[in-house]
Amino acid sequence: MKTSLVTGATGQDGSYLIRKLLSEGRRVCALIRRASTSNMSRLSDLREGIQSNGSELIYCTGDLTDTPSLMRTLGEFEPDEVYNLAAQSDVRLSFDVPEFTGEVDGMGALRLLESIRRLGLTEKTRFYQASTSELFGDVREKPQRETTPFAPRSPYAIAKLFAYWTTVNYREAFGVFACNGILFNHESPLRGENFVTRKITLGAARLRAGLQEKLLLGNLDARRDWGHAQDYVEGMYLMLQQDKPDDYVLATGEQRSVRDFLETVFNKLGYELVWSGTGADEKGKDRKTGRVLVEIDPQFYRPAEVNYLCGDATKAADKLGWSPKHTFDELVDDMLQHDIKQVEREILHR
Ligand code: NAP
Ligand code: G4F
Repeated sequence: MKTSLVTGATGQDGSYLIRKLLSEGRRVCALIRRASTSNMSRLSDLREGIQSNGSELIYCTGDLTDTPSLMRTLGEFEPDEVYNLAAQSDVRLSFDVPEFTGEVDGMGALRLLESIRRLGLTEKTRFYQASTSELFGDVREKPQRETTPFAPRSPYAIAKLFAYWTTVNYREAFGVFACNGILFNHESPLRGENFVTRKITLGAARLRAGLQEKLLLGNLDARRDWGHAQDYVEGMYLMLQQDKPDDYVLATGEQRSVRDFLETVFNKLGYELVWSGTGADEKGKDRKTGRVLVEIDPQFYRPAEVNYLCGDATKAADKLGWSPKHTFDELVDDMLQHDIKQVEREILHR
């Protein structure tokens, strides 16, 4: 049985990837960091131990800022694969905690790769690094592909740039089967509530139920290439099953603005947004009632913004046979239906 170690196991992608790996019959070691309150909500339906198909799930404690815990875990399980998904992944927050972000997102990848080397696992352990379209930042080419130059615009992206090149370096210098997945934004009902798509679907569902007065947002004109996280973990898995290690963009090739996302969600709930004002004074009102549903709060602006991301995943399609399965409309429906039910439960438990 092959063993896969997943860091960032409690996050959105970690929880989907663990399910994928268990369905492939793997022994999965899920690295969890110590938290003062439970961080296991996305894994609450997964039982530790042997699963019905013979696969196995093991929870182990570790932290990307703590080399001994990484050495211990890698040494104990000698995994065939490491998927490094752990990160301080909030771009806005990275401006407030830049050093911590660098420690986890940049140095964390180095700690894992160097531990693999020190433990003599370079020929055994394949390594996936969760790289990001944020690397393209102030984009130098549209759409962005593997050969597009990087131009990071945040401490998050700069830390991820270090991790990207560290991954390439361990491949070239030490022969580690190490891959970068350069993933464009991917969302789901399990997306953190601090990210704009989930903030909108959950906020709109609460607003409709009378639990929230309005939605406060930042830059509505930033454009993103949004896909479904379930499709993207399939791509991560495929990268580590190839004959040779390489770096791949995963994206849908479609892009929309935050405003487009908002309008799609509100339309599905029976509202029609009309816009008035400019900049921080802009407001979105419901055409029928005149009620203000959306306002700008400058605290959600970023010191440096990434305005435009749209990916070209031709290489992943050609070499991995990967393409996204969910349409944009299916993604929004999946998130919104989930959040409508979540709000109904919230009301029941009041
Ligand atoms: P997420 O939901 O924010 O999950 C991040 C995970 O990292 C959580 O499990 C978190 O644990 C863990 N973590 C944070 N600091 C840690 C530390 N010091 N040691 C160990 N674990 C730590 O992120 P995601 O959306 O699933 O994304 C997964 C990865 O892909 C991240 O590296 C992200 O930067 C990258 N990425 C994401 C996207 C996207 O659109 N989702 C696109 C490109 C790249 P806690 O639960 O304890 O906080
Ligand atoms: O949802 P976001 O916070 O995602 P962002 O910054 O694109 O980062 C996500 O995707 C990256 C891949 O490109 C990952 F690497 C990263 O870990 C993370 O998963 O913001 C999207 C856009 C931004 O332009 C932001 O300025 O939405 C804009 N926005 C407008 N109002 C807002 C808000 N973002 C947030 N989080 N909250 C707002 O109120």
